[in-house]
Amino acid sequence: MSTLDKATILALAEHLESAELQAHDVKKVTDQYPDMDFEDAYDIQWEIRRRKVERGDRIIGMKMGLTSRAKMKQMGVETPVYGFLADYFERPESSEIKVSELIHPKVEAELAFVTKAPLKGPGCHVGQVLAAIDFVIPAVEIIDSRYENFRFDLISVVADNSSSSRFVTGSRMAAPADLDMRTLGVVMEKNGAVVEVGAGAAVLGNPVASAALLVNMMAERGEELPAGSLILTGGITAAVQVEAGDSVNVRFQDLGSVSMRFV
Ligand code: OOG
Ligand code: MG
Repeated sequence: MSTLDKATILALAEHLESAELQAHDVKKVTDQYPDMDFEDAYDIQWEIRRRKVERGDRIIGMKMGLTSRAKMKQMGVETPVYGFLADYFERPESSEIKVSELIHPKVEAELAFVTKAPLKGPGCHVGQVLAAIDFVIPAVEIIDSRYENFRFDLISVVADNSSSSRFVTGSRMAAPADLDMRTLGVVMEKNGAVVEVGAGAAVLGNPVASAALLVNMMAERGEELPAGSLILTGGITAAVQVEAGDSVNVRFQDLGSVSMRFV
């Protein structure tokens, strides 16, 4: 059930996308539209996606968010959400990330998949996801909520493309059969000090389950995930705030490390 008319969806999509592109914060959309629901929120997110595609950006994959207890607790919300990844979100490994293009970025350690077959729900299961994974790579997502003080409710964050902003992937890849993604450990260091540690099981028991949930959630809108998609499965630990001058290095068991510097 949606509550907003088409004109309002279009206006809110423009409003939130401008906040992203101009790196300024805005009030939560639910402050103005307290009755809006998930369908409205995903309508706004898909409209932002349409605007980018129309402008020539490519959609290269999807991200799941709020899939770990640590993240749910940190943000005070309990349901996983998805967002899309545009090509210009990507930054090379070991590069400098400009905080002037962002509002209040935070980093998250995530396992990522690249798929070799399309995935379509409903009823997509873990086995189908495993069969469709070409390889697993380590990733760091840089999230940047467009909302004031990085505070939001679930509906507002979905409309804001689930805080998608930047991401970096590592270059060491592995076949899913060669990893135990549940016990795979990650250690996040900021400026040389360990700030978060975790293991893959923090993400819905197994990051593969997060990808299956993504496919089934997309199916609710009749959408599928094409082959060659990048899937960020969600932060394993709580997100860590960064500012200009910080360097971040995340070590992934069996998958090398991913680092970047904020300038
Ligand atoms: C929402 C996005 C969360 C994750 O990996 O959990 C997310 C947010 O916390 O801003 O990307
Ligand atoms: Mg994330």
